[in-house]
Amino acid sequence: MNTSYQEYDHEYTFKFILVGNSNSGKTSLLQYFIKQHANTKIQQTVGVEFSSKSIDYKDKKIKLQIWDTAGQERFRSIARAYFKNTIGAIVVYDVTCQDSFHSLGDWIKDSRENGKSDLDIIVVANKIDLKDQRIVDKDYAQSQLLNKDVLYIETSAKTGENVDLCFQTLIDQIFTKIDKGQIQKDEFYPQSKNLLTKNLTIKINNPETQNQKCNC
Ligand SMILES: Nc1nc2c(ncn2[C@@H]2O[C@H](COP(=O)(O)OP(=O)(O)O)[C@@H](O)[C@H]2O)c(=O)[nH]1
Ligand SMILES: [Mg+2]
Repeated sequence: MNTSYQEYDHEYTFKFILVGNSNSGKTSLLQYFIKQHANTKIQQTVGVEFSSKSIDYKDKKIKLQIWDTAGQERFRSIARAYFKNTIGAIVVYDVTCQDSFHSLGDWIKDSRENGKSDLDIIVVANKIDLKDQRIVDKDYAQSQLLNKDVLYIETSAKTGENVDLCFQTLIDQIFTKIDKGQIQKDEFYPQSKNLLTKNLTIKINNPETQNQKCNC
């Protein structure tokens, strides 16, 4: 997947959202994807942060609009508002934190209820570099997700393993549906011009949200 930073007219604009419990690595994954290196000084997300990245993918010019949300329980209702027109949800859990895995069902439900009806979901098992601390193994995770109609990938936002592949897999899935006529190509055109065309991040903070981390 080539990345491009110059401005151009995009053929497609896809809106993705990152959800999952706090501390699972959502912001780290996004930062790695945008900057192509790990950021060791990630600040806890408060509210919602918007990032945009232009990519060339299989001869197609795509703009990804990616909304990164805070995982705190009390923030959830605000996060729901940002699902509008979302075609891809990246639902992240931390393989060293059982709680984050148990919350997946709720995040998947939120995504289905609030995103587009044809929204695709990829579940991301993050922090696989922490082999000794891993609690949720791959076979168990995949067996629990069997009937949920979701994609699954294992990543490390520290080493970068499978980070690009995560976004690529979701994009592939969307194009498969476009090719089959299951979703209309036109849906992804209209908002492509006059919007943010360079990589950038905007923070939409909610000062009322409190910091809250996984208790594992
Ligand atoms: N070892 C390791 N640490 C990670 C990974 N992803 C995130 N972290 C760390 O986990 C903490 C929470 O990450 P963050 O991206 O803020 O999680 P978020 O709350 O889901 O956005 C930070 O200290 C990150 O450096 C990973 O893949 N491996
Ligand atoms: Mg975050």
